[in-house]
Amino acid sequence: MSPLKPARTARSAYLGLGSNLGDRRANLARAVELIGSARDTAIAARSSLYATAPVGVTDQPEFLNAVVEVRTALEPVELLDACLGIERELGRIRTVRWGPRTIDIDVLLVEGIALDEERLTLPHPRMTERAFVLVPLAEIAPGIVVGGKTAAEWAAGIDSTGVRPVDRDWL
Ligand code: X6L
Ligand code: MG
Ligand code: MG
Repeated sequence: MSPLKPARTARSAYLGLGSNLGDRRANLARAVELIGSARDTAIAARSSLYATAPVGVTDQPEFLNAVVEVRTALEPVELLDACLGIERELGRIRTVRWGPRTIDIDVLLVEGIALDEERLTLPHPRMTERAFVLVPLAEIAPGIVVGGKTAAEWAAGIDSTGVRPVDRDWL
């Protein structure tokens, strides 16, 4: 018999968090706590908290956004399911597309993985267009490469006038 299953190796992944309903900071803090308690997953870094002007649907409350790095042995779709479960746990109700939400947790990047599946595309296909993602990502992972440029390069080249750091120590 083969006594051991091959060990899964942990990788870094980057998650984008946003909230613009209820106690936004509490929602983000609770989300980070739940992410860190997911199976085979630990928080490795977190960005500052940023107040950001809404994009897509602009007529909605201001967001708080952040990016966290996790070390996880979960497969990308398992990580996605963990994030969606936490969104539900925190009372997210999906009504209007791009509308207000208590919490949104997006899988942005998983180290060494590119995929295009029904449920998940990695890297996140629109992350390089969004200052509310790039600015916090560049804070914690300036040298990470996506689409041939580093996060710092992407962040330096985008209009980030709607993105304002509000708290470095928010957990
Ligand atoms: C044209 C068409 C231009 C659509 C932009 C951008 C749509 C972003 C959706 C767009 C477009 C999104 C957040 C947000 C949303 C957030 C801030 C989305 C999904 N989520 N604004 N808008 N932070 N500041 O987390 O990202 S809706
Ligand atoms: Mg999102
Ligand atoms: Mg989402």
